[in-house]
Amino acid sequence: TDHRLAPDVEETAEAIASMEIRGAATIAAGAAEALATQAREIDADSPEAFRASMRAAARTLRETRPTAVSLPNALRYVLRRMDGRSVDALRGSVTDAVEEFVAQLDRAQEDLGRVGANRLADGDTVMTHCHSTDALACIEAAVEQGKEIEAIVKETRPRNQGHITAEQLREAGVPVTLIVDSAARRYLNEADHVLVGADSIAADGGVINKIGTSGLAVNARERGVPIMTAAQTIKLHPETLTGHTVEIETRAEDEVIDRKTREGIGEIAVENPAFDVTPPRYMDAIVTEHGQFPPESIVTLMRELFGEGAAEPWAE
Ligand code: RUB
Repeated sequence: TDHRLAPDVEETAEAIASMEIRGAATIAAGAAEALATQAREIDADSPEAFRASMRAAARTLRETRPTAVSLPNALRYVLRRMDGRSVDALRGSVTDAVEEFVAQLDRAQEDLGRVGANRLADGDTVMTHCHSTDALACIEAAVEQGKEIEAIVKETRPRNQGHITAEQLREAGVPVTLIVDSAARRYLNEADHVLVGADSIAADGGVINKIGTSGLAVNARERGVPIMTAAQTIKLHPETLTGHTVEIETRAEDEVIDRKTREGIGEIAVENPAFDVTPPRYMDAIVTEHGQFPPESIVTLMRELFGEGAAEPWAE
């Protein structure tokens, strides 16, 4: 069936797919806000037509990127609160739910920041990978507590999200050293912590985050440097409770080599997985807004928050 989508839904979906909107928490907020726009802008002549158009918008947003579970979790949060007997009432329930969702996201990140900051001591050096707003919240909270923190920032090929991390840490008053990814093990000698974010956390405590996180974690363990993941509970992947695996996105080869280089090299395979899984035994702690957990016990929190799975609210 053909449901009209507000232009903002298509634009947001495109921006998520092209990574203009990126990072699990930012994707969740962007998708929720697109649902609010859909609710405000779409004329529907019946409550059922309104509901159907909201489900269609959610499916379009859902299909953009597969790995960050914060995206379907955000859509689920909003659609499960869609309620009312008139189009106006339904519309109001959606916009209220989005407002509540975004406020909760911000609050969770702030609370998580304070929990994570407790693991950082005055004078510590932290190594980062990719760009995670949850991870940055921990460093920023530590700085606000008056601790002096320095950072070693991995550039994070192929998309160089480390540049965003470097800029934001500099703005927070943190002295930054940018390194290429391959230099990580050498610079672990100078790091007191490794701090990363997550796109999804599996029920077994596996951390799904930017490609390269698992290698960094193994190296950190070998060097005796503790590694933590900062991940608000919207990153917990409910379907892994029943044995589903998390889909790892693969992206286009032109992120890795440009067309001219490709032509010079000739017929070779290029692969570009965007994420990897760090096994729980290589992660020291998962920091959430509910406190910090050893990865192996995250399943308890997951059961508490998500319980048993239910049908997806965007199904046709
Ligand atoms: C981003 C990434 C981030 C997590 C967490 O990948 O792996 O570490 O999404 O970010 P990409 P946040 O750049 O491919 O989206 O803490 O901001 O949710």
